Amino acid sequence: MRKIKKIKARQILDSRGNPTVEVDVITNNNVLGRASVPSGVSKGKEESVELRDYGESFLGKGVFKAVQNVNKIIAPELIGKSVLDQEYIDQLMLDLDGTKNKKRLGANATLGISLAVTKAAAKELKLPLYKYMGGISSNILPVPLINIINGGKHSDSSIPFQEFMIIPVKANNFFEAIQMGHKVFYQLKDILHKKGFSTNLGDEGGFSPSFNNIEDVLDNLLEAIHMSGYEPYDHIGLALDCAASEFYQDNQYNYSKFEKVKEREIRKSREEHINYLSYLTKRYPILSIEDGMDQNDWEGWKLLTHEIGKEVQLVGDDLFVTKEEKLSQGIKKGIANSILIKVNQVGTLTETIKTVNLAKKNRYNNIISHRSGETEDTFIADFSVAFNTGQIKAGSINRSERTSKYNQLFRIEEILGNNSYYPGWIFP
Ligand code: 2PG
Ligand code: MG
Repeated sequence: MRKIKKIKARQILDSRGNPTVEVDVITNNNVLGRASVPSGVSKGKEESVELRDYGESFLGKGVFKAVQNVNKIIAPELIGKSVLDQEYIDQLMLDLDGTKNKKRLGANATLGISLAVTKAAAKELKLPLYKYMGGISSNILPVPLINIINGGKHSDSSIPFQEFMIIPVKANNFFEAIQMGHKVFYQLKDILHKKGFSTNLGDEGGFSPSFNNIEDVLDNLLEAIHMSGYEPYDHIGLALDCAASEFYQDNQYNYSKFEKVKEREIRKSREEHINYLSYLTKRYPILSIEDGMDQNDWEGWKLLTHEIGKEVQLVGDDLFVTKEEKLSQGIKKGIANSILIKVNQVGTLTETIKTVNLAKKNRYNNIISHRSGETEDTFIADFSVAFNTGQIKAGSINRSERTSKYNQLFRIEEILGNNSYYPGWIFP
């Protein structure tokens, strides 16, 4: 029998040095499944609740309540249950919590257990994690959306959009795709250095130079792509995460929110903002735009989808918060064409899988994603292969909490050998 003998949670630190939850699930065969929970800073309003203590410890960011909820409330209910019963265990936690957004127990408590149970189950069956979750048909290595410039809430730079990423559109395999990203990243570093810009890094490992407008960023990325010997579109494409909810104010898209130079105030109406995004996609090799519109501006989302949704991957992150219900509303309304999948936005593995399947059924792309606050846990790497999602957003090619995901994908590619498949970019 593969029964849970013990569950123990503790507080650890994430990549920003803030507390987060780690959970150990131990079976009666003394097999250990250990998982830790990431944490975002530009969060969707309808994400499941990340329980924090708001007390004195760690400037109010402690997670002892969530840790206690695991150890004192959830663990006693799960002792003796089989780690192979993932759905049952996840449902049991949902019932125990009893709220819509997991505000009683905390999604950081439920997710820690959910993922630790999966890992324990894989180990019990002596299977690689991706194979346990996905079976023998799991063989697609995801296209990495590699973070290269950080703006918005992820750095002190003055760039209003949160993330600029490069996409190795075509490569023989995942390893080569990362190597291409590495080349462009260091080429950009050289360019920034020569032009006197800072090469300091933001939260996800991309550079955070103080460019004052978006086209400056994109021009420099193009230069780096060319100087690396690559063709834009053919070899390397670009992706943006505007994280537009962060600069949407009074029904306007306020690009100057993050700008240091206040006299350059730029406020755009919904239509102007959409026109600008559309213009950018025509001028630059932008293949994917995440959260182009505010999470509540569904009218805007509809217009944007209508305007460029046939040519550009439009990804709902804050918009869908990895929830089946939100995604199905979006599908009905014809909003966006892809979804960002973040396990901690929803809070259990079972719910995450349901959302991924709903997206697949409706031909929405799934992009498996890290959070800006990460840990050394590599779960999302396995998850992306398990469900053949085809894309992963895991940060830059530096900082161990980001490279750990890529390194795990190298290992998976090695295990799969000739059976591994890197299809490259397949949208539209
Ligand atoms: C995002 C994420 C990850 P955060 O907006 O997509 O890049 O950021 O984790 O801060 O929400
Ligand atoms: Mg996002």
